Amino acid sequence: MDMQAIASKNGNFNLKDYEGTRETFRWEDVNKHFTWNDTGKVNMAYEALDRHAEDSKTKDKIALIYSAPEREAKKTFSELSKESNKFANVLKKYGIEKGDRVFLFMPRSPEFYAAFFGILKIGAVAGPLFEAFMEQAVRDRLQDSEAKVLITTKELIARVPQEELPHLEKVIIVGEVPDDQGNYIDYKEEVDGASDQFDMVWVDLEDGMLLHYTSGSTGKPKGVYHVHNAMIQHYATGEWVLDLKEDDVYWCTADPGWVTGTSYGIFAPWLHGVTNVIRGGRFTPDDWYHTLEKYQVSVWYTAPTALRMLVSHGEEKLRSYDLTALRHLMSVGEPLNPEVITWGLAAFNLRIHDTWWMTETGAQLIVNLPALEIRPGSMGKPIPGIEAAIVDNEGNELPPNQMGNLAIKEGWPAMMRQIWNNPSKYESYFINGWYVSGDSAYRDEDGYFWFQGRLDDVINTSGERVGPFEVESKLIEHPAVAEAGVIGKPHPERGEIIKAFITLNDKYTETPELLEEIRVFVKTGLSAHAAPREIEVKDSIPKTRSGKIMRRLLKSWELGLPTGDTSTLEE
Ligand code: 6R9
Repeated sequence: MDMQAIASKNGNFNLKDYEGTRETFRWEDVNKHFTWNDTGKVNMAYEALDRHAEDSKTKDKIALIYSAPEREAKKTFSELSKESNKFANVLKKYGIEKGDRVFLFMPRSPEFYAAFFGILKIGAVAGPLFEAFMEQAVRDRLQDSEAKVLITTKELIARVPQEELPHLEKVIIVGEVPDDQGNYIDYKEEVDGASDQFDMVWVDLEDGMLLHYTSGSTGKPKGVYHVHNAMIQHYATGEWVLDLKEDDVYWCTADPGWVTGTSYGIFAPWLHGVTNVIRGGRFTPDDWYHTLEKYQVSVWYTAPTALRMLVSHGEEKLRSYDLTALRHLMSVGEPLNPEVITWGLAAFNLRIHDTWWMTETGAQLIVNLPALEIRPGSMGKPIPGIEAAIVDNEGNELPPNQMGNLAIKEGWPAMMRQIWNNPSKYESYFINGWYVSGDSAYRDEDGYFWFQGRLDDVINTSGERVGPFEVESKLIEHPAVAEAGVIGKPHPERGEIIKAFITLNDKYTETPELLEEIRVFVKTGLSAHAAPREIEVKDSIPKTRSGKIMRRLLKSWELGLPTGDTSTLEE
């Protein structure tokens, strides 16, 4: 689509001199904001929380506004700091040490954030899981990470197969403790009895902080490992991209089970000491507008799926709310449709700033900076300190307007440092000094990047990355399913939906009830967002001679596209 560029914002915005800043910028310059200049050691929990709790100007400032249908709570920096100290003391009492993995499997709540910082304060590695995960998804992640402690709730504990998790030493329950004879620790009881003073465990920049599991096109989900050093980039992008100012009320809609919900739902806003809105529960357009209005949100970070839903509900709905506090909008996770940007201009009278990055990259890399003009449909330009390019499969740079692999020169502050337990997988991301993203894109003559699609089979449904292999594996666990091939099918609101092609075992015949049963089987076994919305029964699933499912071919059939090279197709 050819659409007119949207002029840059005037006023207070950062990085007006984009090219100039790129030339002179050094990541080391950001360091001066942090404590390690004096001590040589760091802790994200100090920079994002305790620093503000120690400062008389900010200690009583609201850090967190928690809002859910059944509960509202506000915590100051001082309160959140003390509660996380208490929780760190609880972990200490149970022998948790630097480097241990401590997982969180619970809905967003004030306790989640206190526990999260408690984990960092003791130098342990936090592993947040989506509350939507079912047993297998939970098992895979806790087994692979060899987590020692899990923090969860009565509602979710049934999905934790404790007997299959030999490394799991302690289960801490937030809220009502189940009376099923389990060996549980009561969060409230322990925290109430713990001291609110804790000696922070100071760590090195390269020490582990966070494990986020994410899906690739093959194999089980992989543990993307991030270190404290990421704070440099969280801080910088909080200023340049989120444009955070002292008095802002900021809201990021992402769940902390997703990297956006940690990097930009926890770290960036609190490194800048701004008030952070955390909204639990399910979302509807009224709910979104209501939250924006009620808390006078000024900076909002959300996803194309959410924005498309707002578009489909019309501008009329928006007009019944007072959204005058809103001044800056951003989007991440999927391509941002130019139509949505146009709608945003009319409806909010604001530009929507697309941002591109990944779980593996840890922080934003290619963005629409406030000071740059927006070309609708483009992800924008690399932030200072980041070199991005389009490369061929050997890692050679391609000229403008040529499609290829979107790649980043390796070595930025928030880059993952490992794939947990899988060094060869980690190595496979890098070619010739470039981190190769798996996305295809091109760069225009003016340096704007344009997303074209995924190069692998990873599905992006409502902004969630789903690996087809995981869904296929679950499908064939159902007694009726012989083989399965899973693809992403374009969908106007959700980006893609999951479509499964299956073959049935001999004794079974296709009925709507059976297909529904299979869908529910994936939903309850894996997670709701991984359940196929469409299931089609086939006589056979196309495979290569080496037995790999040809998802590309399934997709071409589905979309009525030419099937391309099928020379490796098995008879
Ligand atoms: C932060 C996050 C990463 C994949 C990425 C790409 C897609 C993310 C995008 C985008 C088009 C954008 N993606 N941002 N596609 N435009 N602005 O989303 O991490 O869940 O790991 O997903 O999402 O395909 O490779 P993650």
